Amino acid sequence: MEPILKEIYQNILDGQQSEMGIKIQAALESGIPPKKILDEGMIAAMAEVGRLFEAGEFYVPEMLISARAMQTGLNVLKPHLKEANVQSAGKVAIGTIKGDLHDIGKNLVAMMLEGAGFEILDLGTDVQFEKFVTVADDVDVIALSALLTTTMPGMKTVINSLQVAGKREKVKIIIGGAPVTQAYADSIGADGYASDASRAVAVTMSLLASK
Ligand code: B1M
Repeated sequence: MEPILKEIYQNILDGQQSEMGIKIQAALESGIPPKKILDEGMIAAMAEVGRLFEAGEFYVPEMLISARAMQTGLNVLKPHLKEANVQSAGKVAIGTIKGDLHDIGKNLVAMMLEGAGFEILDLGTDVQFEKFVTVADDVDVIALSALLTTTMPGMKTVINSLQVAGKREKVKIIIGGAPVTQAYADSIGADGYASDASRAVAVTMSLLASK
């Protein structure tokens, strides 16, 4: 791994928020592609944070400061992840399921979709089920993110609520997040599943092409 990527990785582990912008800028200036900075320097670091938490070496405060450093870095990287010259592709409402505060993956998906030309309605975290039903009239796609096995079943509740409100056919639904799988998406009647933000763009595009 390039030394600057190692520094970015370590910065996230150490929760060094103030250094993130400078280091990402330096990595970009040295010609490292934004996607490589994201995958190898940043997402890999968050995976290590998760491992340390599981091993009992990190606690919630450490996870939180790492997440803040990650988010600071994402904000710097955002304009560089955008694809140029893409037509407006549709409107996507995105949020994390009620009870779920993990927003880094959701923000990344929103960022990549925006970069691919989608208009984003970011509902934030801990979104009430009814909120997704309310916005269904105004968007083409509803994108649901969950990081906890305890919040994941809320995705089914959203789909059921849309059905009850007679709005299920109005929108396409894509789901994702660490515990989510294609099998789970199929079992709850979601239209699409993506394991990461890049795939979320491809899946959303294909869902709208078939709408
Ligand atoms: Co928490 N947390 N956390 N956490 N946290 C996990 C998820 C956990 C796996 C850690 C662990 O035990 N190894 C574990 C869940 C276990 C489980 O449910 N089985 C866990 C736990 C237990 C908890 C608490 C309950 C801890 C506690 O309080 N005791 C608590 C719950 C809070 C709540 O939500 N109510 C909690 C709190 C937190 C913090 C607030 C401290 C912080 C979040 C800060 C924030 O997001 N602003 C945090 C963090 C940072 C993590 C880990 C370490 C990292 C998550 C992350 O940002 N990853 C995480 C461990 C891990 O994931 N390895 C963990 C980087 C991000 C880029 O990946 O979000 O997976 P991810 O997104 C990916 C894909 O999943 C996908 O694309 C992204 C990549 O391109 N994706 C989608 C995501 N959404 C998608 C939507 C799509 C498509 C793809 O379509 C719509």
